[in-house]
Amino acid sequence: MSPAVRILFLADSHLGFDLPIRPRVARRRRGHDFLANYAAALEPAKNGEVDLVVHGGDVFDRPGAIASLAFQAFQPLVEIAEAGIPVLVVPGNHERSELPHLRLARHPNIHVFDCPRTFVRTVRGVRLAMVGFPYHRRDVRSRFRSLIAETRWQEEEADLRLLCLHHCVEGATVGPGDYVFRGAPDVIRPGEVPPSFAAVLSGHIHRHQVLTRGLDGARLAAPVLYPGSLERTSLAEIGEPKGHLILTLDPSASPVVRWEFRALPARPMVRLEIAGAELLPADLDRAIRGAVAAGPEDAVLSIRVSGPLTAGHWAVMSSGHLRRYVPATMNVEVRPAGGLDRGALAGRRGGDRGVPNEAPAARSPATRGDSRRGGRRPGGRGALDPDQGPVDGRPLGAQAPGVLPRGAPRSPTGIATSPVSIGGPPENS
Ligand SMILES: [Mn+2]
Repeated sequence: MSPAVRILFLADSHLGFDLPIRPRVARRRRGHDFLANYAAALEPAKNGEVDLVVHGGDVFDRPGAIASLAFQAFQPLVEIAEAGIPVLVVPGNHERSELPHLRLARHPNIHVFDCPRTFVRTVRGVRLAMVGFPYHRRDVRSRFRSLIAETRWQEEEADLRLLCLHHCVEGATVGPGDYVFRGAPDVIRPGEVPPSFAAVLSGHIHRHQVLTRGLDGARLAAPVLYPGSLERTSLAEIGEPKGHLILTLDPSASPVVRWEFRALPARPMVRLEIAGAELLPADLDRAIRGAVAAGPEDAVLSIRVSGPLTAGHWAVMSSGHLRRYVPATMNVEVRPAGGLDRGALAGRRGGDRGVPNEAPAARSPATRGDSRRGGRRPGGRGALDPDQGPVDGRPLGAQAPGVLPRGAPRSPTGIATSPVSIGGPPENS
């Protein structure tokens, strides 16, 4: 028997993304891709390839998931637990630090970091201390040391300690502009991780990355591992590989922690900008049809049309019109670029603050901070929501699944424009 402990580490499954309960329109939902990748990510545990599973949070895309979705999320975990493999889950910000319908996940091998806690398990003769706390909304930076202390990790003897989180750590990067998280109140200083920890396992940052050095370039005592999200939740994740991590831990080896990233089949994202004002509606229609024809069959295609736009333009951008020819295998959304809806949206979103370090060219909607959340933060950081990245393709406010956002801006033709979409995630993401 190998002394090395193998851990499957996944995070940010965002189940429920584009999965309306009562869809108004029958079409391909990206939600099924998320469910499929969730199942695929858990395969190594179902195969018995690993000794332990850690989910780093944002199991669900939004708080208050319905019971049937919670069942879909938890049942595979229960089966893994049933096979004798411990499963640990860190509640993320998308479930508001609290997993719903936990009765469906009740099993002696399923452990939830519902508060700062230490779970100890002996696996392959290695006494593992799994230490963690749920997503902490207020100023985790200044609270970090006391949250760690509240886990009472020092009271447990262990051969190996792992810290399980759902947070930004200094030096993590996201988005097309490679935004770097630095000194904000929601960013943890890696130097404050106690030295006896072998690694930090964290969800929240949707781009897969492993931090081994601090912002000052000094080597970190423990690597910070982000498996990234299982599928792309926004255009900021365009081109990023998606998958999960397999960790190999051997207290007698050097290094103690090794990791392997395993990719999952993420749908190709394509982004296109069209200058609508220079085109007659018929030409715009042709341009959109051309983009659809050129895209990969399973593309998630996002088209931005710059204005000013006439009623004729709106008509060819409407979801009803798109539905006539967009293949069922694709998700396409066509939205006005930049300022057109800005006024209307700004009212709903509480302003629009950009990412500080991005070049103007990159400051498309795909790189804007999700001020829906940013605005609720104390002191409103106004930067990217790390796990979300940008607001793009996502709803602009809370709404019931399967309905357009309340008060969605309407075009002169009465077509809902927030967003004009077919196949995209906006209704229920
Ligand atoms: Mn997330």
